[in-house]
Amino acid sequence: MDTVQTNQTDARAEFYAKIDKGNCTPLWESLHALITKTPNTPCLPYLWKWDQVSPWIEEAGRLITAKEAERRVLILENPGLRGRSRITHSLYAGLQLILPGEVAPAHRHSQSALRFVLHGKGAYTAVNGEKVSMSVGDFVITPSWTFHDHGNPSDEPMVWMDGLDVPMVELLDAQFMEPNAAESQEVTTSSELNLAHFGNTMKPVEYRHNTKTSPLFWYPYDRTREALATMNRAEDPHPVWGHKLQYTNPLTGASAIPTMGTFMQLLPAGFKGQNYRSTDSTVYAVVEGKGRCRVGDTVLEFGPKDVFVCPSWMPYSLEADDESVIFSFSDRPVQQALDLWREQF
Ligand code: 1HN
Repeated sequence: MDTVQTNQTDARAEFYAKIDKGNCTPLWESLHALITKTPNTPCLPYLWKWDQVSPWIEEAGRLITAKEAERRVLILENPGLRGRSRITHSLYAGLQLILPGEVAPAHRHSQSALRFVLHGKGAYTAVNGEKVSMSVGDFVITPSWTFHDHGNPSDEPMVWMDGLDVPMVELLDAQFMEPNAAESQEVTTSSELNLAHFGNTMKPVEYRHNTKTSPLFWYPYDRTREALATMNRAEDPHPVWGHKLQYTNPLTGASAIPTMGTFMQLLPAGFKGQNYRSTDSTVYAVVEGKGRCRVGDTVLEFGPKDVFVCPSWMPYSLEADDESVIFSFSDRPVQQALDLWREQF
């Protein structure tokens, strides 16, 4: 290096050190790391095998009670995001166990939650005075800032996947949380009534809604499964996603939860999906069937109750050996609301 350049390099280093003391830093040193040509997610493709994690869930059940833990959950941490309690850059997911006779005490928080039942029958979640008894494949909503507690009056353990918008709410520094005075809230109505009110493309005539979250908070699997079976009998599958439905707020047609898009799809036996990518990193939970997801150079072999993740903008395809039914969720509605979402196939 000639002397002029050395002087300039020294002068810059000195300048950076000086402004650093006042919490300033030059953009030109980081511009291209900040604004990349395509998404540069730390999220990696990964699959959690039920056969591997279910003994750990059982062991957690022997080590701590639901009451002591408040929520007895194994967080599914993306291998590219260890230590950050998230499954994608924007989403939290975990597997929650509630044993017969247990109660997980009532609280509320700004974060919205979804429950997707993987194992068991007859545990309930109570939301805003309404109780839902859950079964495998049911999708249940806990809207932002609603009191919720869980209990298991059945005689078998129940495990569900929790999906929350924790990282998004953290990014915005908008989180609040408080316990309920009583461990279990008073339950005034049943989930059958909730389904009667909002689950038939109708609503009670006097009903007024004042949040963006769906007033329907129980989407039972048998109805979703029947709809997909009918589509499979009557229509050709889409070449990328087979037969796919999105859970909606029945009052608006928008996403059932404002921050998280939720979907269920059926892949016919032998289905070989085309390559696809989108900017919403997506979490999949398998209800029925076997197959694989080819994502980047990785092959994720999936079966019932497995959870896997496909990162933003990484091409992937889905294949089914047996007829498969797969739930998924992502931050798609947030990206769409902000004109950021892209997909390509
Ligand atoms: C939460 O409230 C539940 O209510 C589950 O079951 C998981 C993860 C982070 C923050 C709150 C629940 C959670 C959570």
